[in-house]
Amino acid sequence: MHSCTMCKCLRRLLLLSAVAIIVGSASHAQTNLILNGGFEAPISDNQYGHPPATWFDEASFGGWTVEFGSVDIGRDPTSWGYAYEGVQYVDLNGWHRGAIYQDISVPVGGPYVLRLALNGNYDGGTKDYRKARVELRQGANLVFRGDYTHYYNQNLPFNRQEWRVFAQQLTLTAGTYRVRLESLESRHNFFGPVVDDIRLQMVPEPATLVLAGSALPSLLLTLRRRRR
Ligand SMILES: [Ca+2]
Ligand SMILES: [Ca+2]
Repeated sequence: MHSCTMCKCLRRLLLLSAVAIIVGSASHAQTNLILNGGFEAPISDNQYGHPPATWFDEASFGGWTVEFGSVDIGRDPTSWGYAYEGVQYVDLNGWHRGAIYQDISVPVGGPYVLRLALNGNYDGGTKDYRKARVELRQGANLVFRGDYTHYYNQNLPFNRQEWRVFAQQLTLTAGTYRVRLESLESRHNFFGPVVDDIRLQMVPEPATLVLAGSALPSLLLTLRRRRR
């Protein structure tokens, strides 16, 4: 009798910890490790040439630091486009070609997806393409580099160009990383690649998805049943 109660207690404890692990994995998977990846902060006034619209080298804004050159934060509506997410986005050519970075902490090793939406500022300059570079570094090590191009669509107005979404799966170990965005547009000073909604998120593993999708409700049901 006494041992049977022990068994019940132990079983309940195991079930509770299983639920805790599943809930923990699910929340990790949903978290964007990049702060202000949608460039919604600070609120831009679209008055370029100074903050809060244009940020020059070594200045920091909303989690990002300007490494060199300058960048513009645009807020809907701008003369050059509309947001992919929220109402703001970054032109990586402010008054000249720029780069920005931020240091992030990856809490758990595993599969991640680095994703961003790319457009171009075609308010001036050539209406053809804009290129941006995305990098992930761990100390001096280059973990990932992606050069992405947004191509101009002649069938659409210059300020209604479609966003292109790029995604890259990466296997990361826990630690501190530097995310870096750089304009590769050196033909024009003011009109660069435009980025919105950059994300680094853990990929839910198939086992986690199955558990979270089907086993979690049944586990909770089991717990409830046992409590009766
Ligand atoms: Ca945004
Ligand atoms: Ca600009």
